[in-house]
Amino acid sequence: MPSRIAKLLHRLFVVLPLAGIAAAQAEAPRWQVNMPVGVTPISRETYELHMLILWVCVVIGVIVFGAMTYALVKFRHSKGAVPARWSHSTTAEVIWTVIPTIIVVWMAYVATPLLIKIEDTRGAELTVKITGYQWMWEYEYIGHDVRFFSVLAEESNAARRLRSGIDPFTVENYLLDVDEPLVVPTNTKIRYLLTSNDVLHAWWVPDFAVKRDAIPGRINEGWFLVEEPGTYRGQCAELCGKDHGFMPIVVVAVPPEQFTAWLDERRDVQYAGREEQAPRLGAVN
Ligand SMILES: [Cu+2]
Repeated sequence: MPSRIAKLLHRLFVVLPLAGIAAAQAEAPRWQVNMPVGVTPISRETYELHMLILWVCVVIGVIVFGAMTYALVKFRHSKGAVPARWSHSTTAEVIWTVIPTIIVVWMAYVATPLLIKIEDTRGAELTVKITGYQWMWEYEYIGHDVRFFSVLAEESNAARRLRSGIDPFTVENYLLDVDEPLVVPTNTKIRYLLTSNDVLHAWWVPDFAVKRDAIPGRINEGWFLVEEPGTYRGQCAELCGKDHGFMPIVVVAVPPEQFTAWLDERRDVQYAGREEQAPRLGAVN
């Protein structure tokens, strides 16, 4: 009997997880456990801080659970262990108060400079106002006369419908693509002002590390600096209603010259009155 239990435990805790890890690695781009390193200086620092704190937690976990397991096994009743009579130890209490306090204060000490850096929007070269709607985003380039809505891409929108007959796996970047992405210049400090027109949303691009709430009647701010040109995807990260899962974020970073050209062109398009495809402010309110 014990050997059957051992076999079952072995399957449950060794074979299954290993098979899961192998499957996960085979599908690495789709399946990820840890946070991404990201593409901004802040995201890299966030990742390093996260890993440092994670390893500290791992060491604490091993020590605490190791001590507990050792005590449970070694001093078990069936082995004739006799419980101690004392109920109070000042020495033990001082130790288990002082050591965790030192660890927590040290964690705050190493994390604070990064938290301050995340909040420091000074010296930004471009400001974008981001407004959340049920269920889309609006981007406005402050001082550049360019604003537009960014909604779920048509292909994803068609495939997501009940009995659409479209296999979502055939749709590229399913639910992670939009009609018009937020275009930003590389190597430029970009400040964003974040608010909402209706309910709570959250603007989150994992590669930029920072996730921030869009709150009606309030303006939150943040910043990012993308070094490499590329397309970075994210999602609304605050449950905001039935289509919460259908308001993705796409940020396209291009070299500054290309960005300036795009901005001029986009402004021309806007003033040529061709923005009708995008939902208008009045219609959403
Ligand atoms: Cu939302």
